[in-house]
Amino acid sequence: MKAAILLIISLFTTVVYAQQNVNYDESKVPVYTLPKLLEGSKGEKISTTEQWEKQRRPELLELFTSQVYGRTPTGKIDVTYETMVENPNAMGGKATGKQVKFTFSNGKKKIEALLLIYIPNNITGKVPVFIGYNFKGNHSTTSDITVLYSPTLQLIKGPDHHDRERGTQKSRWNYDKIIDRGYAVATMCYHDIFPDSPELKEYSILSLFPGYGPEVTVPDEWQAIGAWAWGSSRIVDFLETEEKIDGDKIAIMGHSRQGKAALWAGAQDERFKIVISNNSGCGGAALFRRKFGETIAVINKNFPHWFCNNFLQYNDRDEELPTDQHQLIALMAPRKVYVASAENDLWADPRGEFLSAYHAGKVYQLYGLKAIDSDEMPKIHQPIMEDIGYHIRAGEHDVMDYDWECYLNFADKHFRN
Ligand code: GTR
Repeated sequence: MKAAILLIISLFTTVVYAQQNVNYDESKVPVYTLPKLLEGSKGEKISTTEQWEKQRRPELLELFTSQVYGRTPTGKIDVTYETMVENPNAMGGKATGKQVKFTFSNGKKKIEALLLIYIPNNITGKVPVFIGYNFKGNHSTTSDITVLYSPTLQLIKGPDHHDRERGTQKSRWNYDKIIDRGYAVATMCYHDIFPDSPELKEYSILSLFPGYGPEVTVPDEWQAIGAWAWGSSRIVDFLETEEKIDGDKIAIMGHSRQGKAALWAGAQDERFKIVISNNSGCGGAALFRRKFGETIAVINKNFPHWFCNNFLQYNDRDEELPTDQHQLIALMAPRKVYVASAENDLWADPRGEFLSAYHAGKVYQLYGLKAIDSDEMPKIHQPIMEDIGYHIRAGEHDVMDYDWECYLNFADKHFRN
């Protein structure tokens, strides 16, 4: 019965998407001109890293804030940390597992979130770390029976939903490989920060901030992607207090909607030294102006709670957005950034993801760093690992062992020398 209902829901979703006017034909990609990276808003040439950092970078950050993701409040929310479980012999003894409850509070209201961390045991000294949100609860990332259920999942999925089964998303979190390669890993369920539904905003972190109301009142008011990005920075705040974690070697990895949030987090918070967007598509790495796969109108319709209200004005007018996503990727410079696509993930526009990583290169070159040197897409499973990284792998929209293998190689290259 459960399976039948799920099948109906997924068929319905497919039909809804199919009805929308989505282009998958490369020959129908419009001719477009990308907004300039190295030219200021008044047409000034940007030719030094100083001009980039003092002028152009803040200008672009402001455009992404006001037109796309919304404004992250600068005020602080109190947070306390409580270690719920500590297991020095996790993963057959090779890791220490820790589960820490974050309690965010504004004095009147509290929101709880649960972080799961595994730290390799056989390394003396500090270790680099990958952080990333999971979609279905910390318990879904492992068969480790000590891992607690993430608190907010039940708001989204009822108590007997199959997502409550342990280990359902294990294949996306190859903890063995990560620990064996000498990295720590920290994950939280993204619903803990903003349960992913427009109806559940009152349970999100947004509701703790001054001026919060259920309706959006300001056109650049932040929404779910802004909240998820904010939450990743709070994970960094905590990890900086962890003795075994090297706070100078923090990588963030986000898949799909979390790939969008990871890029937005990396743009705002320079403590992320490697930013990885896995199959992030529209509103992530893909160039809006290609209008291939998901477009602004489609994403705003299906996910009205992700972007700020100003973004709605670009529905069916993607080319009028004053920014494009190569500029978002360039905001990571001179830190390292990696974009990954999947061959069959046309909804996310693999070529558009690649091209924004390519076009961001101009800013990396300003720093004397190595960008992607050709606008020819690399072949399947031929990763590019310069200061900007990119790969396309066979298969579907997902996070697979191959992706982790590449991310670990990229991190080895930049964190280990
Ligand atoms: C899709 C959405 C994409 C992507 C994806 C995901 O339905 O259209 O933009 O975010 O969800 O997060 O898996």
